Amino acid sequence: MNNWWKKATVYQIYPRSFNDSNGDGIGDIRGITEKLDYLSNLGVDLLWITPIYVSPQRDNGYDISDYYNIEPQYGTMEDFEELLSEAHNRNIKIMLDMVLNHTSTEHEWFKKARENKDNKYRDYYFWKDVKKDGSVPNNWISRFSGPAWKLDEKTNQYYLHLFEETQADLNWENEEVREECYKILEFWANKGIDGFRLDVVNLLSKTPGLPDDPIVGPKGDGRTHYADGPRIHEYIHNMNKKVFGPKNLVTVGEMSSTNAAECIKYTREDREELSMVFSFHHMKTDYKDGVKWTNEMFDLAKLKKAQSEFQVEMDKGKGWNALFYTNHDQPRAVSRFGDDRFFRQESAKMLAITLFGLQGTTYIYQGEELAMTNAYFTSIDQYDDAESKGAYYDMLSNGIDEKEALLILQQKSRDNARTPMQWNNELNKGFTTGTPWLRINNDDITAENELKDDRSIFYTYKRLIQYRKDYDIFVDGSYNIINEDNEHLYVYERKLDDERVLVISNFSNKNVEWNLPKEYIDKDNYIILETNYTRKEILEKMELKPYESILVYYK
Ligand code: TEU
Ligand code: CA
Repeated sequence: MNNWWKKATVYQIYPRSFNDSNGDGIGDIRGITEKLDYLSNLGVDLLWITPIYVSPQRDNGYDISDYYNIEPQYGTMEDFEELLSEAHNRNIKIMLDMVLNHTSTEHEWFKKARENKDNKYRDYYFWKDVKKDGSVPNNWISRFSGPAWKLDEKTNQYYLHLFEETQADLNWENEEVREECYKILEFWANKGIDGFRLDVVNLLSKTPGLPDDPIVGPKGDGRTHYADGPRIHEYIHNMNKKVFGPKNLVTVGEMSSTNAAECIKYTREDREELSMVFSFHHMKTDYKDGVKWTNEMFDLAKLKKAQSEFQVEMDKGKGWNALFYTNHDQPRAVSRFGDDRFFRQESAKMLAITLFGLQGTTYIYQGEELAMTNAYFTSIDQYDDAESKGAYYDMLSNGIDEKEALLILQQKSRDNARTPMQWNNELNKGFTTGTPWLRINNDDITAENELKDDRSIFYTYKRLIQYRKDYDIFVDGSYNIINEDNEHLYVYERKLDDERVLVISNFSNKNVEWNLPKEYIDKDNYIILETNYTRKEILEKMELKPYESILVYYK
């Protein structure tokens, strides 16, 4: 039997930027509840809500100081309970984001750990002496720039932080830490939530002793010893046995640099770990030589290769993909893979069709259904994100000039996806009556406009969500890429017995000639489920328009 979530679509909410109910400029939980009818109209099954626990907000909630309470900026526990029951009333499930790799340095555990070397909380984190030559304990690099170690003056030892310096890594080797984490998961499961998105969950297990990374180059940042580490599958399996399984939860793990073979291990049902995983190889197709902070356009050949590999391998190994083209850490999909100036509508629909034809559970990030664009900030002061700021000053100190560095941020910054949701044509696009915490895009894209036009991107998503429920082939069909070498097109088929789905997408702003593969030429029994132009027929020879995309179902 297939699990229900294989046919489901998840909608990701970044609460800070979704909807502000009390005019303080910051989105909140009541703001989400107010928009449940909108989400129910779109037809999504599940909401993934990024962290709403108590937090100093150095990394917008991914730095948790109290796992058992709601951050006051976002509301109260009653607000959350109301959201949960109102969502359930509409048949929408809720998945909370859980960060177990690190806590904020404001967390009670860390505060106690910091007091002296002898208390039990010290071992909840990783501490190391200053090296004899005065340098940091090893060569690991923080994802937010600089060494992954911060000196604690009081005890004259370094603690490990793979992310921002106030996000101290938890020592999962310590059994009490693991028990505490299960308790946290149980607490939220007992509240009646339906699942978890597990933040950087492939990083929980580090090689004992924390040795230097032997790799030279951008990939030698320590991940050899902390990504998919020695005990990771044991840890996740235990979370499953204790919480996910008994509570029948759906889970998705974030797997930043994990390969397909490992992703299969995380998700193959009989291993009892996770329901599905996000992999990120297709998100790195605009990195120059593996480096994110570079001025580089995405490469379609690389995108096709990365996606095809995961489609084929995960199917073969009985794993399950979480499919996405953007999230709160990524630029806006239409700006990155499409053309947000001249073909915004067309290219956004093309991306939607391309993604929704694949095998896996589909994800929509807030505003993607309106084809919101990148922020195009013009000064560093407009940015809020700690990662972006760190990268900016790193670039300057590496001799990149200010103009170029700003251009790279316009392309790559996480704030591109974090500008407030654009609801209507009133003040601040309906996001807040106060001053928004991050600048709102200056364009005329709004949910109000989308809902009025039955040819809009919103309705494309709405239909795509439904097709995935109506046709089993989207879940069960095998995947095969066609004309892999075509430099403008991404074409693939799905097969299930005699049924076929053909997806033809033009990723360029040019007209492109294309010949239908032989075996499709005499197939007359088809429906064009979705297209972003007005094509009525599939022909042997077709001239595809700029960003044209067609989803055809053959029986
Ligand atoms: O992100 C994990 C991660 O690997 C990030 O480095 C992400 O890939 C990066 O921003 C892209 O360059 C997760 C969360 O999604 C992110 O928002 C948090 O900041 C991070 O973990 C730390 O908790
Ligand atoms: Ca608010």
